[in-house]
Amino acid sequence: MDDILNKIKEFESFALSKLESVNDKKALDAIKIELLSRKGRLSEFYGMVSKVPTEMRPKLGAELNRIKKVIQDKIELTDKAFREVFKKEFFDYTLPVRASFIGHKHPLLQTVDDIITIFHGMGFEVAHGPDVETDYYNFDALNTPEDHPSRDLSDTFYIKKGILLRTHTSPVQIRTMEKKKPPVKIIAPGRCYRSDTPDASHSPVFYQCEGLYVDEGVSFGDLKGTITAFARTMFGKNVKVRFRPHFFPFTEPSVEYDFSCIICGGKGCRVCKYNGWLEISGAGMVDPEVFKTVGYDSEKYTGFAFGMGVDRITMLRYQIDDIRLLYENDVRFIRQF
Ligand code: 2NM
Repeated sequence: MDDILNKIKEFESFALSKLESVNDKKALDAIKIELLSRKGRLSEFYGMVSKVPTEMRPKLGAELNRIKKVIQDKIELTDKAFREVFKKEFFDYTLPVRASFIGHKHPLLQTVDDIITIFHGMGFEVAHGPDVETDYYNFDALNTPEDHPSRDLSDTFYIKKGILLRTHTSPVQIRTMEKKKPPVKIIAPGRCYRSDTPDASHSPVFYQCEGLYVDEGVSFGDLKGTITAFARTMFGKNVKVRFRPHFFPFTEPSVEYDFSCIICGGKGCRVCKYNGWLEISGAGMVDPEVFKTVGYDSEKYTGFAFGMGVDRITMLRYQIDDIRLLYENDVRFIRQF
């Protein structure tokens, strides 16, 4: 009996030293089979239990169970250590990279770019001016009467007396005409500000792109042709344009212009409120009073000017139904364009 117990002790230290020196998962699996499988070393010892005297059997059995547990625990511990190392060191080079979001231009600025490209093709240059203006450039030079409602504190953001946030980009046209003799052929894109309460179609900050063409012999026909060419390039060759008489202090005659609905083609839908036309903006022949102010000879030169709402055009082309989405800068919205 002592002989067997000694052999078992020997086996235990042999098994533990073997497990101590193992250094990969495959070798560990092989040792596990050698020691613990049904035909393994430990099984052989269990086979001896029935061959020793009855009173010895419990002691031998208990000893074998103890060793079995020691070996199992050591194997489990070693295996766990291997798994940790694997997790840390293994890098799968075949995994696809995680897509990263690359920034892009805001949809409004994409529209500004497209408008610029179209007018550049018709010979217009881009002009810029300050967002903070004087009431002279924003109103007086544009022939706006002293008592005109657009000058009201409730419609215009004043910084202080005589200084305001421009309500349109027309001051850029005035500044350009002051500096340069005709021919002048420019568009003025930029931010404008009006003291409006925000709703689905109003924002206190918005984008405009105004145009101006002054030279000898520029006619209302040129204005119609320019606006129509823009409409067809921007929204497709079947778009129709219509002009309705209107009034602006800075143009005479003045018009508002509409495009046939780009959603339904003019048949009538929710976007055009079932009348087939979309109001775009206003335009007209520059009033001689404006030419007088900038020192142009209105006997020699004529010119047309037009406004264009960049927000409205962006909303139509992407079918956005609330202007506020364009100013909230929620990336979940902006990422879609
Ligand atoms: C509009 C409509 C009609 C306009 C006029 C001028 C200027 F400076 F030449 F007189 N700039 N822009 C104009 C004319 C703007 O927006 C609805």
